[in-house]
Amino acid sequence: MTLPDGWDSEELARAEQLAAQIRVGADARIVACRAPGRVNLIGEHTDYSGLPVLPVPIDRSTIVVAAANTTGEMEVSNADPAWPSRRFAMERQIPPYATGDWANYVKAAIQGVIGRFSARTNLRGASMIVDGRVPPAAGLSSSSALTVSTAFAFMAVNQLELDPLEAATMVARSEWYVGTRGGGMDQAVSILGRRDHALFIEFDPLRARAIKMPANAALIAADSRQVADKSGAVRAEYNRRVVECALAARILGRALKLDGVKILGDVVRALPEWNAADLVEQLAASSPARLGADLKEAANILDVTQSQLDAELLGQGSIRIALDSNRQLEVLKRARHVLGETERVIRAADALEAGRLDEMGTLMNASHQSLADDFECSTVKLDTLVECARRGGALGARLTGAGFGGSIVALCDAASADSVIESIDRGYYAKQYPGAAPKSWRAALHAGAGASVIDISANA
Ligand code: NG1
Repeated sequence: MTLPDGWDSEELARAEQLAAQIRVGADARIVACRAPGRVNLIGEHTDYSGLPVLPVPIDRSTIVVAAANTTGEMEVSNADPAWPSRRFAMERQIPPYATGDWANYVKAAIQGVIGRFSARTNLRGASMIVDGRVPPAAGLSSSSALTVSTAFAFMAVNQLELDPLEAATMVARSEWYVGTRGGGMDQAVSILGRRDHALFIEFDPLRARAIKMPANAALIAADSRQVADKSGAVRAEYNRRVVECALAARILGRALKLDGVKILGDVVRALPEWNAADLVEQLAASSPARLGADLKEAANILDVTQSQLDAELLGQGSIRIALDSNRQLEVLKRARHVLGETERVIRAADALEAGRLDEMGTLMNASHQSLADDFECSTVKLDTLVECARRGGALGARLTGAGFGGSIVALCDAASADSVIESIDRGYYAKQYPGAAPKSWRAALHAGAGASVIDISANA
């Protein structure tokens, strides 16, 4: 059998080992899906505003091996015994486990597929084993690697097919189940990514352009080891920023007399000649920089009722966003980051394509500064790591992913990769974790292939 790109002999061996442990249903068919994590080169906190991003799928993946079972339920176990086995019924509305439970990502994916194929009443339950090799809570999108691989394995068991762009949109929306109002970057790059390429992704409608990574470029990811716990405080911070950006968009839309604006991407798409500085100036003239978390002041500016704005921005039921009412919402700073970052992403895609790594690095540095100052999602540890990478010769370095902990990504000339790593080891890990071996905490990463499914039984 010819294997799809991404399945090297090591990954195939992993899948076959898991397949040997799975309880096979009547048709004896076993499938395996691998889906990669990612590093984001630039375009941070822009995706949920419908604005572009430039991530790279990495050569660390999650594999899900699955077979139809006869119980009609989902039976899920994890190769890592730290994550307990789970069993749940397949329903249109699957009740979640406690916040933070790993299997909520599995439930998210299954509920998403069931909802998308609601006309199919005879979906089969599946036994699944998950083997995740994307470091968790490190900003490398282990969560989406799990959600994507689960959704694809479940679809394969039930012989369901989707166009990749539609699948990416579906899985992104499904992941809201865990309570984070993410954009679609992680799922899109995991599904649409290509070996040796970064992916320039645009939204509404979702589309992606692969950009070859220049041969002399090296990417280094380093984990701060500060856990960005997306099921607790970090989730609240993340969702708060989703609301702040949406408020900025609505205020700008009203000031500029644009209809139906919900996110900053709507503003940008309505104005072909837009630029960040003018839009930020317009916003500053139309609203105080900060607004109350009860949304009263915002509702006045927008001339809508407070309850209508509340329902539209915060949502309902289990995925309702809870805002800390003691803190004001930062509208101006957040918009300044997102709009400036969008200009940087567009320039970065051109720079990368033309191999102008110096320019790419400068844009990455500016991105980090903006995330630290205006988006307020960096930390002292991330700032220190970024500094160490630059001191070691990186052309650019920035936090990657949601921030508040997690990893940085550094871009350098391949010849400088060792010196960047050495500088990070000496300046960060040796001080934070004296005596420890930091080998598994930082690495030069390569752009790996996007997600794919194989039929293990056919391979055996
Ligand atoms: P992390 O938390 O690093 O996987 C999150 C979101 C992305 C994007 C980035 C910030 C999810 C699944 N992912 O990434 O969509 O908004 O933050 O750019 O919520």
